Amino acid sequence: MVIPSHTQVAIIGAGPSGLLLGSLLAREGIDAVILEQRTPDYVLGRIRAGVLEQTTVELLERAGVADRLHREGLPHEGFDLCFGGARHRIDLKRLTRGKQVVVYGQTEVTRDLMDHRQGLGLPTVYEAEQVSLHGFDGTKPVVRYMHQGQPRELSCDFIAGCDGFHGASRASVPASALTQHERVYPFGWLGVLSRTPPVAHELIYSNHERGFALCSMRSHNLSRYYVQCSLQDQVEQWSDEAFWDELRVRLDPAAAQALVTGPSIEKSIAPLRSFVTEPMRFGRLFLAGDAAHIVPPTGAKGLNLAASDVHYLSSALIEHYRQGSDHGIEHYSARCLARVWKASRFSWWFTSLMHRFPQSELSGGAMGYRLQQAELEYLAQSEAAQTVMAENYVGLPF
Ligand code: FAS
Ligand code: PHB
Repeated sequence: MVIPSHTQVAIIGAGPSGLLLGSLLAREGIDAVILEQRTPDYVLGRIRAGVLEQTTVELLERAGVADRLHREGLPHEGFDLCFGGARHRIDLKRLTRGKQVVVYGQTEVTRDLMDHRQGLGLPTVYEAEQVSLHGFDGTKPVVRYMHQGQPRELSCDFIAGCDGFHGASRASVPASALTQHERVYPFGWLGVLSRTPPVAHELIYSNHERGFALCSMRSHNLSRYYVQCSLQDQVEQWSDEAFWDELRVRLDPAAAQALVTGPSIEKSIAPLRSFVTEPMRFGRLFLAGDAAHIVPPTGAKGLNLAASDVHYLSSALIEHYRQGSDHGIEHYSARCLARVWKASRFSWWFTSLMHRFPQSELSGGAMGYRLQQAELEYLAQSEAAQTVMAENYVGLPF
Protein backbone atom coordinates (compact mmCIF):
# COMPACT_ATOMS: atom_id res chain seq x y z
CA MET A 1 0.00 0.00 0.00
CA VAL A 2 1.39 3.43 -0.93
CA ILE A 3 0.95 5.63 2.16
CA PRO A 4 -0.30 9.09 1.15
CA SER A 5 1.58 12.16 2.46
CA HIS A 6 -1.54 14.34 2.17
CA THR A 7 -5.24 13.71 2.75
CA GLN A 8 -8.37 15.68 3.56
CA VAL A 9 -8.99 14.11 7.00
CA ALA A 10 -6.29 12.45 9.14
CA ILE A 11 -7.95 10.01 11.55
CA ILE A 12 -5.94 8.93 14.60
CA GLY A 13 -7.08 5.52 15.84
CA ALA A 14 -8.64 2.47 14.13
CA GLY A 15 -11.16 1.60 16.83
CA PRO A 16 -14.89 1.87 16.15
CA SER A 17 -14.82 5.71 16.08
CA GLY A 18 -12.02 6.05 13.55
CA LEU A 19 -13.14 3.21 11.30
CA LEU A 20 -16.79 4.32 11.25
CA LEU A 21 -15.79 7.92 10.47
CA GLY A 22 -13.56 6.71 7.64
CA SER A 23 -16.40 4.65 6.17
CA LEU A 24 -18.96 7.46 6.31
CA LEU A 25 -16.53 9.95 4.72
CA ALA A 26 -15.52 7.48 1.99
CA ARG A 27 -19.18 7.12 0.92
CA GLU A 28 -19.15 10.86 0.17
CA GLY A 29 -15.82 10.72 -1.66
CA ILE A 30 -13.92 12.44 1.13
CA ASP A 31 -10.35 11.12 1.53
CA ALA A 32 -9.09 10.02 4.93
CA VAL A 33 -6.01 8.17 6.18
CA ILE A 34 -6.24 6.26 9.47
CA LEU A 35 -3.14 5.98 11.67
CA GLU A 36 -3.34 3.17 14.27
CA GLN A 37 -0.59 2.41 16.79
CA ARG A 38 -1.43 -1.29 17.17
CA THR A 39 -1.89 -4.27 14.83
CA PRO A 40 -5.36 -5.25 13.54
CA ASP A 41 -5.28 -8.42 15.67
CA TYR A 42 -4.50 -6.40 18.81
CA VAL A 43 -7.41 -4.04 18.14
CA LEU A 44 -9.76 -6.99 17.54
CA GLY A 45 -8.49 -8.77 20.67
CA ARG A 46 -9.91 -6.14 23.01
CA ILE A 47 -13.23 -7.50 24.36
CA ARG A 48 -15.47 -4.52 25.04
CA ALA A 49 -19.01 -3.44 24.32
CA GLY A 50 -21.93 -5.65 23.43
CA VAL A 51 -25.11 -3.57 23.03
CA LEU A 52 -25.90 -1.30 20.04
CA GLU A 53 -28.54 1.43 20.11
CA GLN A 54 -30.90 1.69 17.13
CA THR A 55 -29.16 4.92 16.01
CA THR A 56 -25.80 3.11 15.99
CA VAL A 57 -27.28 0.32 13.86
CA GLU A 58 -28.64 2.94 11.43
CA LEU A 59 -25.20 4.57 11.17
CA LEU A 60 -23.60 1.20 10.40
CA GLU A 61 -26.28 0.64 7.74
CA ARG A 62 -25.46 4.06 6.25
CA ALA A 63 -21.76 3.10 6.25
CA GLY A 64 -22.64 -0.07 4.33
CA VAL A 65 -21.33 -2.47 7.00
CA ALA A 66 -24.53 -3.81 8.62
CA ASP A 67 -25.15 -7.02 6.62
CA ARG A 68 -23.53 -9.44 9.12
CA LEU A 69 -24.97 -7.42 11.99
CA HIS A 70 -28.47 -8.06 10.63
CA ARG A 71 -27.66 -11.75 10.09
CA GLU A 72 -25.97 -12.45 13.43
CA GLY A 73 -27.00 -9.62 15.77
CA LEU A 74 -29.59 -10.41 18.45
CA PRO A 75 -32.47 -7.89 18.69
CA HIS A 76 -33.43 -7.39 22.34
CA GLU A 77 -36.81 -5.90 23.33
CA GLY A 78 -36.15 -5.80 27.07
CA PHE A 79 -33.85 -6.71 29.95
CA ASP A 80 -34.24 -7.87 33.57
CA LEU A 81 -33.39 -6.09 36.78
CA CYS A 82 -32.58 -8.59 39.54
CA PHE A 83 -32.81 -7.60 43.19
CA GLY A 84 -34.20 -9.09 46.41
CA GLY A 85 -33.91 -12.57 44.86
CA ALA A 86 -36.34 -11.83 42.00
CA ARG A 87 -36.21 -10.50 38.43
CA HIS A 88 -38.29 -7.63 37.01
CA ARG A 89 -38.44 -7.09 33.24
CA ILE A 90 -38.06 -3.66 31.68
CA ASP A 91 -40.10 -3.90 28.47
CA LEU A 92 -38.09 -1.59 26.21
CA LYS A 93 -40.21 -2.07 23.11
CA ARG A 94 -43.55 -1.33 24.80
CA LEU A 95 -42.23 1.54 26.93
CA THR A 96 -40.50 3.29 24.00
CA ARG A 97 -43.27 2.61 21.46
CA GLY A 98 -41.26 0.14 19.39
CA LYS A 99 -37.56 0.81 20.02
CA GLN A 100 -35.08 -1.95 20.87
CA VAL A 101 -31.34 -2.61 21.06
CA VAL A 102 -29.19 -5.14 19.22
CA VAL A 103 -26.64 -7.37 20.96
CA TYR A 104 -23.59 -7.57 18.67
CA GLY A 105 -20.04 -7.39 20.04
CA GLN A 106 -17.79 -4.38 19.46
CA THR A 107 -15.20 -6.82 18.18
CA GLU A 108 -17.59 -7.82 15.37
CA VAL A 109 -18.44 -4.17 14.58
CA THR A 110 -14.72 -3.40 14.36
CA ARG A 111 -14.07 -6.47 12.20
CA ASP A 112 -16.87 -5.52 9.79
CA LEU A 113 -15.52 -1.95 9.52
CA MET A 114 -11.95 -3.18 9.02
CA ASP A 115 -12.98 -5.66 6.29
CA HIS A 116 -15.08 -2.99 4.55
CA ARG A 117 -12.20 -0.49 4.57
CA GLN A 118 -9.73 -3.08 3.32
CA GLY A 119 -12.17 -4.14 0.59
CA LEU A 120 -12.31 -0.55 -0.67
CA GLY A 121 -8.50 -0.34 -0.60
CA LEU A 122 -8.63 2.67 1.73
CA PRO A 123 -5.38 3.57 3.54
CA THR A 124 -4.95 2.48 7.16
CA VAL A 125 -1.44 2.59 8.61
CA TYR A 126 -1.14 0.02 11.42
CA GLU A 127 1.76 0.09 13.87
CA ALA A 128 2.08 3.85 13.38
CA GLU A 129 4.27 4.89 16.30
CA GLN A 130 5.05 8.16 18.04
CA VAL A 131 2.10 9.93 16.46
CA SER A 132 2.21 13.70 17.06
CA LEU A 133 -0.25 16.39 16.02
CA HIS A 134 0.82 19.85 14.82
CA GLY A 135 -0.69 23.07 13.48
CA PHE A 136 -4.34 22.23 14.21
CA ASP A 137 -4.82 25.77 15.54
CA GLY A 138 -4.09 27.00 12.01
CA THR A 139 -5.35 25.99 8.55
CA LYS A 140 -2.71 23.39 7.60
CA PRO A 141 -2.46 20.72 10.31
CA VAL A 142 0.18 18.00 10.08
CA VAL A 143 0.50 14.60 11.74
CA ARG A 144 3.98 13.14 12.19
CA TYR A 145 4.66 9.49 13.04
CA MET A 146 7.16 6.64 12.71
CA HIS A 147 6.37 3.61 10.56
CA GLN A 148 8.73 0.68 10.00
CA GLY A 149 11.51 2.77 11.51
CA GLN A 150 11.00 5.67 9.06
CA PRO A 151 9.73 9.17 9.99
CA ARG A 152 6.53 10.02 8.14
CA GLU A 153 4.41 13.14 7.73
CA LEU A 154 0.72 13.44 6.80
CA SER A 155 -0.56 16.90 5.91
CA CYS A 156 -4.32 17.35 5.98
CA ASP A 157 -7.25 19.76 6.24
CA PHE A 158 -8.62 18.30 9.50
CA ILE A 159 -7.58 15.84 12.23
CA ALA A 160 -10.09 13.49 13.88
CA GLY A 161 -8.78 12.36 17.28
CA CYS A 162 -10.35 8.90 17.57
CA ASP A 163 -7.52 7.43 19.65
CA GLY A 164 -9.30 6.63 22.89
CA PHE A 165 -8.78 7.67 26.48
CA HIS A 166 -5.00 7.19 26.47
CA GLY A 167 -4.43 8.58 22.98
CA ALA A 168 -2.21 11.40 21.69
CA SER A 169 -4.98 13.69 20.45
CA ARG A 170 -6.47 15.06 23.68
CA ALA A 171 -2.95 15.11 25.13
CA SER A 172 -1.91 17.45 22.25
CA VAL A 173 -4.30 20.17 23.38
CA PRO A 174 -2.88 22.81 25.75
CA ALA A 175 -4.27 22.22 29.25
CA SER A 176 -5.53 25.82 29.31
CA ALA A 177 -7.78 25.12 26.32
CA LEU A 178 -9.84 22.31 27.82
CA THR A 179 -11.76 21.36 30.94
CA GLN A 180 -11.78 17.73 32.08
CA HIS A 181 -14.54 16.47 34.38
CA GLU A 182 -13.86 13.10 36.07
CA ARG A 183 -15.41 10.77 38.61
CA VAL A 184 -13.57 7.51 39.38
CA TYR A 185 -15.70 4.74 40.91
CA PRO A 186 -14.35 2.76 43.92
CA PHE A 187 -14.70 -0.64 42.20
CA GLY A 188 -14.08 -2.43 38.91
CA TRP A 189 -15.76 -5.00 36.67
CA LEU A 190 -14.29 -8.49 36.39
CA GLY A 191 -15.44 -9.75 32.98
CA VAL A 192 -15.46 -13.31 31.60
CA LEU A 193 -16.18 -14.53 28.07
CA SER A 194 -17.17 -18.21 27.80
CA ARG A 195 -18.33 -20.51 24.99
CA THR A 196 -21.51 -21.36 26.88
CA PRO A 197 -25.19 -20.65 26.16
CA PRO A 198 -26.40 -17.43 27.84
CA VAL A 199 -28.20 -17.93 31.15
CA ALA A 200 -31.29 -16.13 29.77
CA HIS A 201 -32.43 -14.81 26.39
CA GLU A 202 -32.15 -11.20 27.59
CA LEU A 203 -29.61 -9.37 29.76
CA ILE A 204 -29.82 -9.53 33.56
CA TYR A 205 -28.54 -6.58 35.64
CA SER A 206 -28.28 -7.62 39.30
CA ASN A 207 -28.03 -5.55 42.48
CA HIS A 208 -26.89 -7.84 45.31
CA GLU A 209 -25.54 -6.99 48.76
CA ARG A 210 -22.25 -8.61 47.70
CA GLY A 211 -22.13 -6.38 44.61
CA PHE A 212 -23.29 -5.87 41.02
CA ALA A 213 -23.44 -8.63 38.40
CA LEU A 214 -24.37 -8.59 34.72
CA CYS A 215 -25.31 -11.50 32.46
CA SER A 216 -24.84 -10.62 28.80
CA MET A 217 -23.95 -12.45 25.61
CA ARG A 218 -22.40 -12.23 22.15
CA SER A 219 -24.38 -15.05 20.49
CA HIS A 220 -26.46 -18.12 21.39
CA ASN A 221 -23.27 -19.96 22.36
CA LEU A 222 -20.99 -17.16 23.54
CA SER A 223 -21.74 -15.53 26.91
CA ARG A 224 -20.32 -12.42 28.55
CA TYR A 225 -20.57 -12.07 32.34
CA TYR A 226 -19.37 -9.43 34.81
CA VAL A 227 -19.16 -9.16 38.60
CA GLN A 228 -18.26 -6.01 40.52
CA CYS A 229 -14.86 -6.44 42.12
CA SER A 230 -12.38 -4.49 44.23
CA LEU A 231 -9.90 -2.23 42.46
CA GLN A 232 -7.25 -4.07 44.49
CA ASP A 233 -8.19 -7.39 42.83
CA GLN A 234 -5.80 -8.95 40.32
CA VAL A 235 -7.38 -11.03 37.55
CA GLU A 236 -4.92 -13.87 38.36
CA GLN A 237 -6.47 -14.30 41.80
CA TRP A 238 -9.87 -15.07 40.28
CA SER A 239 -10.11 -18.72 39.20
CA ASP A 240 -12.95 -19.59 36.82
CA GLU A 241 -14.59 -21.56 39.64
CA ALA A 242 -14.42 -18.57 42.01
CA PHE A 243 -15.95 -16.36 39.33
CA TRP A 244 -18.85 -18.72 38.60
CA ASP A 245 -19.54 -19.22 42.33
CA GLU A 246 -19.66 -15.44 42.91
CA LEU A 247 -21.87 -14.86 39.89
CA ARG A 248 -24.33 -17.55 41.03
CA VAL A 249 -24.61 -16.01 44.50
CA ARG A 250 -25.50 -12.60 43.01
CA LEU A 251 -28.31 -13.96 40.78
CA ASP A 252 -31.89 -15.03 41.56
CA PRO A 253 -32.34 -18.78 42.25
CA ALA A 254 -33.77 -19.57 38.80
CA ALA A 255 -30.86 -17.91 36.98
CA ALA A 256 -28.31 -19.43 39.37
CA GLN A 257 -29.83 -22.85 38.64
CA ALA A 258 -29.88 -22.30 34.88
CA LEU A 259 -26.30 -20.95 34.63
CA VAL A 260 -24.12 -23.06 32.32
CA THR A 261 -20.46 -22.60 33.21
CA GLY A 262 -17.34 -23.37 31.23
CA PRO A 263 -13.71 -22.32 30.84
CA SER A 264 -13.12 -18.58 30.41
CA ILE A 265 -11.70 -17.70 26.99
CA GLU A 266 -11.13 -14.11 28.14
CA LYS A 267 -10.95 -12.72 31.66
CA SER A 268 -10.12 -9.10 32.56
CA ILE A 269 -10.74 -6.35 35.10
CA ALA A 270 -11.85 -2.91 33.86
CA PRO A 271 -11.89 0.18 36.09
CA LEU A 272 -14.97 2.39 35.95
CA ARG A 273 -14.92 6.14 35.48
CA SER A 274 -17.05 9.01 34.22
CA PHE A 275 -15.00 11.46 32.18
CA VAL A 276 -15.93 14.32 29.87
CA THR A 277 -13.67 16.80 28.04
CA GLU A 278 -15.03 20.22 27.13
CA PRO A 279 -14.95 21.41 24.41
CA MET A 280 -14.44 18.59 21.86
CA ARG A 281 -13.07 20.76 19.06
CA PHE A 282 -9.81 22.73 18.93
CA GLY A 283 -9.43 24.55 15.62
CA ARG A 284 -9.04 21.81 13.04
CA LEU A 285 -8.77 18.99 15.61
CA PHE A 286 -11.97 17.17 16.60
CA LEU A 287 -12.10 14.65 19.47
CA ALA A 288 -14.55 11.75 19.07
CA GLY A 289 -15.41 8.71 21.19
CA ASP A 290 -13.29 7.67 24.15
CA ALA A 291 -10.72 10.35 23.24
CA ALA A 292 -13.28 12.85 24.56
CA HIS A 293 -15.37 10.95 27.11
CA ILE A 294 -15.65 7.76 29.13
CA VAL A 295 -18.80 6.39 30.75
CA PRO A 296 -19.06 3.48 33.21
CA PRO A 297 -20.17 0.49 31.04
CA THR A 298 -23.32 -0.12 33.15
CA GLY A 299 -25.55 1.74 30.72
CA ALA A 300 -23.90 0.27 27.57
CA LYS A 301 -23.29 3.79 26.28
CA GLY A 302 -19.54 3.98 25.49
CA LEU A 303 -19.56 2.58 21.99
CA ASN A 304 -22.92 4.20 21.23
CA LEU A 305 -21.67 7.65 22.26
CA ALA A 306 -18.65 7.15 19.99
CA ALA A 307 -21.08 6.46 17.16
CA SER A 308 -23.10 9.62 17.84
CA ASP A 309 -19.94 11.77 17.88
CA VAL A 310 -19.03 10.24 14.51
CA HIS A 311 -22.52 11.03 13.23
CA TYR A 312 -22.08 14.72 14.07
CA LEU A 313 -18.46 14.87 12.84
CA SER A 314 -19.05 13.08 9.54
CA SER A 315 -22.10 15.30 8.87
CA ALA A 316 -20.07 18.44 9.63
CA LEU A 317 -17.15 17.44 7.37
CA ILE A 318 -19.45 16.38 4.52
CA GLU A 319 -21.28 19.73 4.84
CA HIS A 320 -17.90 21.55 4.70
CA TYR A 321 -16.68 19.76 1.58
CA ARG A 322 -20.00 19.38 -0.26
CA GLN A 323 -21.81 22.63 0.60
CA GLY A 324 -18.95 24.93 1.65
CA SER A 325 -20.70 25.49 4.98
CA ASP A 326 -18.94 25.34 8.37
CA HIS A 327 -22.15 25.42 10.41
CA GLY A 328 -21.75 21.79 11.48
CA ILE A 329 -18.08 22.31 12.30
CA GLU A 330 -18.85 25.35 14.44
CA HIS A 331 -21.59 23.46 16.34
CA TYR A 332 -19.85 20.06 16.53
CA SER A 333 -18.76 20.28 20.15
CA ALA A 334 -22.06 21.64 21.51
CA ARG A 335 -24.09 19.02 19.61
CA CYS A 336 -21.90 16.14 20.87
CA LEU A 337 -21.77 17.34 24.46
CA ALA A 338 -25.55 17.80 24.71
CA ARG A 339 -25.92 14.05 24.08
CA VAL A 340 -22.72 13.04 25.93
CA TRP A 341 -23.83 14.66 29.20
CA LYS A 342 -27.30 13.03 29.06
CA ALA A 343 -25.72 9.60 28.47
CA SER A 344 -23.15 10.28 31.20
CA ARG A 345 -25.94 11.14 33.62
CA PHE A 346 -27.82 7.93 32.80
CA SER A 347 -24.65 5.81 33.08
CA TRP A 348 -23.78 7.44 36.44
CA TRP A 349 -27.37 6.96 37.72
CA PHE A 350 -27.54 3.29 36.65
CA THR A 351 -24.07 2.62 38.13
CA SER A 352 -25.04 4.31 41.40
CA LEU A 353 -28.26 2.26 41.55
CA MET A 354 -26.73 -1.16 40.91
CA HIS A 355 -23.35 -1.26 42.67
CA ARG A 356 -22.36 -1.59 46.33
CA PHE A 357 -20.47 1.50 47.50
CA PRO A 358 -18.21 1.67 50.56
CA GLN A 359 -19.50 3.31 53.74
CA SER A 360 -17.34 6.35 53.04
CA GLU A 361 -19.28 7.20 49.87
CA LEU A 362 -22.55 9.22 49.87
CA SER A 363 -24.46 6.27 48.38
CA GLY A 364 -22.52 3.72 50.47
CA GLY A 365 -22.98 1.46 53.46
CA ALA A 366 -26.23 0.05 54.82
CA MET A 367 -28.12 3.32 54.29
CA GLY A 368 -27.02 3.49 50.66
CA TYR A 369 -28.06 -0.11 50.08
CA ARG A 370 -31.52 0.47 51.56
CA LEU A 371 -31.99 3.57 49.40
CA GLN A 372 -31.02 1.50 46.33
CA GLN A 373 -33.57 -1.19 47.27
CA ALA A 374 -36.25 1.50 47.67
CA GLU A 375 -35.50 2.91 44.21
CA LEU A 376 -35.49 -0.56 42.64
CA GLU A 377 -38.85 -1.41 44.29
CA TYR A 378 -40.23 1.91 42.98
CA LEU A 379 -38.89 1.10 39.48
CA ALA A 380 -40.58 -2.32 39.59
CA GLN A 381 -43.93 -0.70 40.45
CA SER A 382 -43.86 2.50 38.38
CA GLU A 383 -44.46 2.54 34.63
CA ALA A 384 -43.31 6.17 34.61
CA ALA A 385 -39.97 5.28 36.21
CA GLN A 386 -39.52 2.32 33.85
CA THR A 387 -40.25 4.57 30.85
CA VAL A 388 -37.50 7.00 31.86
CA MET A 389 -35.09 4.09 32.19
CA ALA A 390 -36.16 2.55 28.89
CA GLU A 391 -35.90 5.81 26.91
CA ASN A 392 -32.33 6.33 28.08
CA TYR A 393 -31.31 2.69 27.65
CA VAL A 394 -32.41 2.46 23.97
CA GLY A 395 -30.68 5.80 23.36
CA LEU A 396 -31.93 9.37 23.15
CA PRO A 397 -32.42 10.80 19.65
CA PHE A 398 -29.54 12.64 17.89
P1 FAS B 1 -11.00 2.89 21.30
O1 FAS B 1 -10.21 3.03 22.56
O2 FAS B 1 -11.83 1.67 21.09
O3 FAS B 1 -10.02 2.98 20.03
C1 FAS B 1 -8.96 3.90 20.01
C2 FAS B 1 -7.90 3.36 19.07
O4 FAS B 1 -6.85 4.33 18.99
C3 FAS B 1 -7.27 2.06 19.58
O5 FAS B 1 -7.26 1.09 18.56
C4 FAS B 1 -5.86 2.47 19.99
O6 FAS B 1 -4.92 1.45 19.77
C5 FAS B 1 -5.60 3.66 19.08
N1 FAS B 1 -4.62 4.61 19.63
C6 FAS B 1 -4.48 5.01 20.92
N2 FAS B 1 -3.47 5.90 21.02
C7 FAS B 1 -2.96 6.06 19.75
C8 FAS B 1 -1.89 6.84 19.21
N3 FAS B 1 -1.16 7.64 19.99
N4 FAS B 1 -1.65 6.76 17.88
C9 FAS B 1 -2.42 5.96 17.08
N5 FAS B 1 -3.43 5.19 17.54
C10 FAS B 1 -3.69 5.25 18.87
N6 FAS B 1 -18.62 0.30 26.13
C11 FAS B 1 -19.85 -0.24 26.17
O7 FAS B 1 -20.78 0.33 25.58
N7 FAS B 1 -20.08 -1.42 26.86
C12 FAS B 1 -19.06 -2.10 27.49
O8 FAS B 1 -19.27 -3.14 28.09
C13 FAS B 1 -17.76 -1.57 27.45
N8 FAS B 1 -16.71 -2.23 28.06
C14 FAS B 1 -15.45 -1.66 28.01
C15 FAS B 1 -14.34 -2.30 28.61
C16 FAS B 1 -13.05 -1.71 28.56
C17 FAS B 1 -11.86 -2.40 29.23
C18 FAS B 1 -12.87 -0.46 27.92
C19 FAS B 1 -11.51 0.21 27.90
C20 FAS B 1 -13.96 0.17 27.33
C21 FAS B 1 -15.24 -0.44 27.35
N9 FAS B 1 -16.35 0.16 26.73
C22 FAS B 1 -17.59 -0.36 26.76
C23 FAS B 1 -16.20 1.38 26.04
C24 FAS B 1 -15.63 1.07 24.67
O9 FAS B 1 -16.47 0.17 24.01
C25 FAS B 1 -15.45 2.38 23.97
O10 FAS B 1 -16.58 3.23 24.13
C26 FAS B 1 -15.14 2.23 22.51
O11 FAS B 1 -14.04 1.38 22.38
C27 FAS B 1 -14.87 3.62 21.96
O12 FAS B 1 -14.31 3.49 20.73
P2 FAS B 1 -13.15 4.49 20.24
O13 FAS B 1 -13.56 5.88 20.55
O14 FAS B 1 -12.86 4.10 18.84
O15 FAS B 1 -11.91 4.21 21.19
C1 PHB C 1 -21.56 -6.48 27.32
O1 PHB C 1 -22.18 -7.39 26.75
O2 PHB C 1 -20.30 -6.42 27.32
C2 PHB C 1 -22.34 -5.41 28.06
C3 PHB C 1 -23.71 -5.36 27.90
C4 PHB C 1 -24.45 -4.38 28.57
C5 PHB C 1 -23.79 -3.48 29.39
C6 PHB C 1 -22.39 -3.54 29.54
C7 PHB C 1 -21.67 -4.51 28.88
O3 PHB C 1 -24.51 -2.54 30.05
